[in-house]
Amino acid sequence: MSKDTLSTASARHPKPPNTTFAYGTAGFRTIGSLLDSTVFRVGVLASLRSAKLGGKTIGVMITASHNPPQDNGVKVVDPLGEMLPQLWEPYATQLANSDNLEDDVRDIVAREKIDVAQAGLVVVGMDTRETGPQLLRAAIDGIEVFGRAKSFGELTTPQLHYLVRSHNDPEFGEPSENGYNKKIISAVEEILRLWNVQEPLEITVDAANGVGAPKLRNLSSDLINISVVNSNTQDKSALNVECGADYVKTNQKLPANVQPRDHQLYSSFDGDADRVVFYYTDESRFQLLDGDRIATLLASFINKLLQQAKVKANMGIIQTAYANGDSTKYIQETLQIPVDFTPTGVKHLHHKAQEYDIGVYFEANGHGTVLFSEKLISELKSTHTSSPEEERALKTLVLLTEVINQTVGDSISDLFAVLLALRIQNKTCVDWGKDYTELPNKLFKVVVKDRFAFKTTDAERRLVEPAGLQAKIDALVAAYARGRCFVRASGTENAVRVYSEAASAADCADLGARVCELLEPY
Ligand code: 16G
Ligand code: ZN
Repeated sequence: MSKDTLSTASARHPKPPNTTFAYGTAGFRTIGSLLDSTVFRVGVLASLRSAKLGGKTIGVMITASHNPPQDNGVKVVDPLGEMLPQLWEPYATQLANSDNLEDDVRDIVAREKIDVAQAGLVVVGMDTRETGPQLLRAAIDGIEVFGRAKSFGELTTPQLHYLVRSHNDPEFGEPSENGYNKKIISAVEEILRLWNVQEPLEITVDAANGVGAPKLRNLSSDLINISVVNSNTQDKSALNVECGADYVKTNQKLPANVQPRDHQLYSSFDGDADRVVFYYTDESRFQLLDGDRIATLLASFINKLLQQAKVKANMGIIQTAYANGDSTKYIQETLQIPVDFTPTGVKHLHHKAQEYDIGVYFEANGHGTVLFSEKLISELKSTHTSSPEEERALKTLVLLTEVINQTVGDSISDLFAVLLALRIQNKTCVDWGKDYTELPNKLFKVVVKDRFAFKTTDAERRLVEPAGLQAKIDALVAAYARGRCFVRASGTENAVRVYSEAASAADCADLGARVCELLEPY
């Protein structure tokens, strides 16, 4: 069968009137029913990206993560499982808003010197949203104008990243969902055997009524015992509602359907299972263990293993402005690990983390992973010693690089990495929560006329525009003990965010509220 031309295929996916689309921090994201033409066009772009890279496999993921059920979104994944390079983001926006698609495609083809005949495979996945199946068909329609599409149906976002990488790099793993499961389970079980752990890893996970629920069920084994709550993917209106990582982190409280036993660890995924947070209760008091805690737990665990293995490696932790000031202090002063700051969004953190042998990056919201350099992995694999303790640490490190998703933050991988770090160090969740105390903090959302008027510098910690505003914030902050506050435009919503922290909860709330007042004229 001959391929449809761009104009024939595109006529099936008309652009809605009076809507502008922008490829933001996490791709396109808006009401799902508005996205058909955009997803079709992203399909076209993904096959152009494949052609540009000589036929490498590219990915398209249809998801709106932790957003409400009626939203949806789409993003493009590059061959090694990384985000679409920022240089290509304007092309995505150009195509999504184009009124003359053929001309705009021709323009991109000419500018990037693309031979469209080179377009190869694009793998596609979606989360569990109602608009997913229709958008998946739109993506396939777009991809098939120039390239080939392979749909994997429902997937977590990190599984899609894994599949893209394994299609291009067979050593990374078998290019199937089963390959993803096998890689994680066998590495987790081997680590448990190395450390002689007999009791299975156990935890209850709130899956946000999203795709993480069915995927977690594929991962049980004799040594893995996970109970899943909020697993109703049939009720499309339940996704992320009163549950999930974003709900728990933002409201600092338990999700629906978790009735905790004191001192027992629980965790929440977000709707596409790329974020995870943990928590427990202590005399019924809720204690959150967020991305900052995950970063410090994993970094100190890996450091200990490096010491046992007698391997030297340079490690860095990457945070964003949202990281609690006390976590940064603990990392620098107690763990003695350098900290870098980048703007919000995985693409920024990921690239910074690649500068280290071991780059640990987590956003406070629970999105993150640990990257091990190829050089270090081969050194770990080729080092052997006669000391059983050193050998065990070496093997554990190598296996950890397989448990932890090297392409992107992954709730499932991060869950196992955390459970292993706790079990092997004989550390309880209460010990973990006591690693450091946290400064009271609060997040505000302020709707302004034009969020793009807010321009930041210094990893979003300071405003350069509107002129004069930062000086006023500085003057307020100076009045509070350990006060810190920043204002940044959201990359996913039409609003600006205000984060405040201070030595006391009252001061933190007061500081945040006063900075919000400063925003009233805007
Ligand atoms: C996106 C980002 C997430 C970030 C969030 C911030 C990716 C894959 N996702 O969801 O990392 O925390 O945006 O949202 O990069 P905001 O700009 O609306 O505050
Ligand atoms: Zn997500």
